[in-house]
Amino acid sequence: MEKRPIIGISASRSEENGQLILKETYFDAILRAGGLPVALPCVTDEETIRRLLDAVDGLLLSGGGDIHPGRYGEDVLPGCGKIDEKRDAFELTLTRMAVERGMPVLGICRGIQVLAVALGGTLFQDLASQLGLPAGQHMQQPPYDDYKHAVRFEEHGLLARITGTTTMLTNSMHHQAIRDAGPNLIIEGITMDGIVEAVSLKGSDAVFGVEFHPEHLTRFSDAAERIFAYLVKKAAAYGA
Ligand SMILES: [Mn+2]
Repeated sequence: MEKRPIIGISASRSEENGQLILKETYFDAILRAGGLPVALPCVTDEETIRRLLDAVDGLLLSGGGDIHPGRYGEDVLPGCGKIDEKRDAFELTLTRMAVERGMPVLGICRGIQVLAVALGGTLFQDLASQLGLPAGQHMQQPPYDDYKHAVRFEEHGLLARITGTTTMLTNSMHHQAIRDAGPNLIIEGITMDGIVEAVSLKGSDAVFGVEFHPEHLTRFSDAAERIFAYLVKKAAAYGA
């Protein structure tokens, strides 16, 4: 068998308990796709982040809490959720450095938001209070392998090519979303209520993000499996 590419996964944290927190579904999805997943520590020293990137072939930016709105030039609104500024510092630097070196990156949920903010975009801090969307429209309760809404992918776009479809039924566990994708990202997918749920980096076929959680859908959705298979394939090529 060919070399199995190493996919570094960023994690949530519990500062109170001194713990990194990462659902095993992320590891499972990467393992099923043939990659070797490893959890990354939350560090802010640039030299250490550079060495971490040297040690992996691809990145998965995982879900979690909210990015500090100051990172995209806004004050914190009442609807904004829990913020972890150390995680913000780690992931935003990690993402910019990974993109600079051409490393494959998949952002999931918070991860697509990290991609956007790292590359000059902005977010809605709270869909319900800022857009008046019905509460729960994008926030389902478990089980997370149930479908919540469809995402329409841009025809001939990267996500359509990866998944083999232009309409994917997805779950939805977010109260924030991309507001302005910024100058560096292409909008690859939106919902019927107009929320951006997939993006890719201009001029790249290896940096992309989704607002939904494909790691919970892989047992039921070929499209979800293909998202991880694609990341692992690009990471294998990058690391070769
Ligand atoms: Mn959604």
